[in-house]
Amino acid sequence: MAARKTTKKPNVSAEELTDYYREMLLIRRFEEKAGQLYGMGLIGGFCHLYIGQEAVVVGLEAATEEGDKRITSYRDHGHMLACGMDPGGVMAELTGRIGGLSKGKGGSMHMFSKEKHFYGGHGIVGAQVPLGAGLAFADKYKGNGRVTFTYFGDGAANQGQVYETFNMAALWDLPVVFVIENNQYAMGTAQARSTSTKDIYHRGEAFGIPGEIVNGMDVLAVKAAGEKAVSHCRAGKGPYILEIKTYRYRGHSMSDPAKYRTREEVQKVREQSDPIEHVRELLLTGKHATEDDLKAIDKEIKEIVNQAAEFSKESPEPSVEELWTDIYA
Ligand SMILES: Cc1ncc(C[n+]2csc(CCOP(=O)(O)OP(=O)(O)O)c2C)c(N)n1
Ligand SMILES: [Mg+2]
Repeated sequence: MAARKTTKKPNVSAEELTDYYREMLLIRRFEEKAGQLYGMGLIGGFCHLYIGQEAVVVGLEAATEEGDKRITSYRDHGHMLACGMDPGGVMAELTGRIGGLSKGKGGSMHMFSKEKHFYGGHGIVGAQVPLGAGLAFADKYKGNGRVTFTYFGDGAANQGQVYETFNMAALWDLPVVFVIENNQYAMGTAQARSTSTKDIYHRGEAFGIPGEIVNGMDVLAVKAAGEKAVSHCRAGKGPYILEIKTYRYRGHSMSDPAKYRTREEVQKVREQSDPIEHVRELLLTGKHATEDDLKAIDKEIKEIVNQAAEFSKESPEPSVEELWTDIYA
């Protein structure tokens, strides 16, 4: 991925930039806290952190309009926070409590929000891709002008169902943005070991779907690409592919010691391309904010995350009767 010094001088307001800083920081601090709670034994099952990838979802959310939909994989906490779902409700779901968004019965990979048009949270690699096309099909049928953002990983991009979906989405001109979050790894397998080509964005060509590469460590570049993709879809021209080059700092999940790469590799990305540091620098060098302003935001975010963590510990576990609710929609 490109280092942050390659960014062009941005044409963006202080307010907008500050919002991106705040939103990305919320995801980062939330995920760090989730990692701590996992270490304390308060979170059971799988827990896949999004640290390092924050600019992808924050940039794309900035390109959405009310009513647009989103669907993603198990690495989903960032997507939920970015579309405005309650941090306390997400954290309490991780700890399996009744105050969680799925009443403590779903956990990290299984949360949904009708209100925020968030359709999960899917543990089967690639399964959300045809589901995302289905959501877009419904919107096309209703003619409501909505677009669905369907996120999946570089590993998922090698799945057969992705190409069956590309075919149908192109055939029916579905309003869907396929977002490949290329974080360079699928569990312990580096992209170069699993994927025949260096880039994936052009894999829609055979179906007539345009695509492009985006620097996923630059929230402004992501937003600009998202706007282009979404206007293509809204104009009725069918699907669009964004391959967003990003990087995950942590292991695949909390149980992965990440021995397949060096500490130096991770450190280099953190030092040269961190997406939050990038916006921090833009704010400071553009004189949009002072160190004190940013400290105040850091404090505010820490407070939100601490409150979410407290709630996730205090909320009771679901009662046995809960086993019989929410079985059928
Ligand atoms: C159908 C299926 N095959 C295998 C797995 C095991 N698995 C879970 S995540 C994963 C890697 C996916 O990598 P990628 O799509 O790049 O997403 P990332 O984890 O990097 O976000 C695999 C193989 C699974 N959950 N589902
Ligand atoms: Mg990956």
